[in-house]
Amino acid sequence: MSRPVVAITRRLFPDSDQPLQSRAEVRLNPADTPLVPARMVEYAAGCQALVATAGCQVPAEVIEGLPGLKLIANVGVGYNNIDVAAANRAGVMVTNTPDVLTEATADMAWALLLGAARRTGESERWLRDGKWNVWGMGLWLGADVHGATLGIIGMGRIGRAIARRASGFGMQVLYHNRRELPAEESQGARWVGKEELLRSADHVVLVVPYSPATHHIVGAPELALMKPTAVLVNIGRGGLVDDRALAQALQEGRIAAAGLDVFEGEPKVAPELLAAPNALLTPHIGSATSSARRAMADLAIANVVDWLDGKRPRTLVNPEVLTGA
Ligand code: 8YV
Repeated sequence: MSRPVVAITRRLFPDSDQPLQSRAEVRLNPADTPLVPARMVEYAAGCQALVATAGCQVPAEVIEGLPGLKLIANVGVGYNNIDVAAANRAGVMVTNTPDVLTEATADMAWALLLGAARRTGESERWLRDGKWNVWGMGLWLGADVHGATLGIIGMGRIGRAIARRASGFGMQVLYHNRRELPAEESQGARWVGKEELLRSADHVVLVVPYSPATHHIVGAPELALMKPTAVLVNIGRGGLVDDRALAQALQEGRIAAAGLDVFEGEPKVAPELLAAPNALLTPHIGSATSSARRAMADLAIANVVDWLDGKRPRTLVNPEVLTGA
């Protein structure tokens, strides 16, 4: 009997495919660039499992173009790159990589918050440009993070890990989520409505998944509610923030600064944001520590192994495909 075919659609780690080798025929794309949908269908023709990553789109066109497909294993906790509704229609399982990147991503949210509040990017550029001639009392004044009120929109695993760190900074934490969490899960944070959070928080962190319902949850009207001294951090997904409205708010000093790891239409970044000195910008590196990325690749492959071994993949996001519900 022929072995199942697993297509790894872009480079992971050199030995990532090792657990698959005794179980499947592995098709390995050594390139680091994600395949566009038409190329992906050609590349993965005849495969039963597909390994994808963020930035690697798996739309209906790909799912429908691969009739034998049974499983899509995403390397990433977010999976808005995959058309899950199309996967459900085709009876294809989708898996993601939760937990293993929670702490690394929460650390990065703090790097962005502290960096944007204390103007590390701007002042470093100025220093490297040879402009530091004399120390001054008024040089590069920023906003306090310690003792401030932090607003977290999205209290999932990463939101809660961000909240935990806030207690070390003596901060009060407000959060907004679809549902209020039980006290033992909320890390001492208080649930408030989104508008109240935007008005009351000294700094705001966005960490919700992207979906049509969360598109531009922060745009011009929301930015207008924030304090002029506030920092906005987006560690969730591009598209949660209206990047052009944010650039305008930054330029007009309507909020103090932003720390952004994700962008609408990335890897392209709105020129208005690139031109905003008070935006600290990083290229979607929230989970980019050696150990987190290794664990993400391993977990994605472990899901494929589970399926090859006839088990339920351990981090399945659409269990409804198993029951046909
Ligand atoms: C990853 C992420 O870097 O997990 C996610 O959803 O956004 C990041 O941690 C990315 O997904 C890599 O595929």
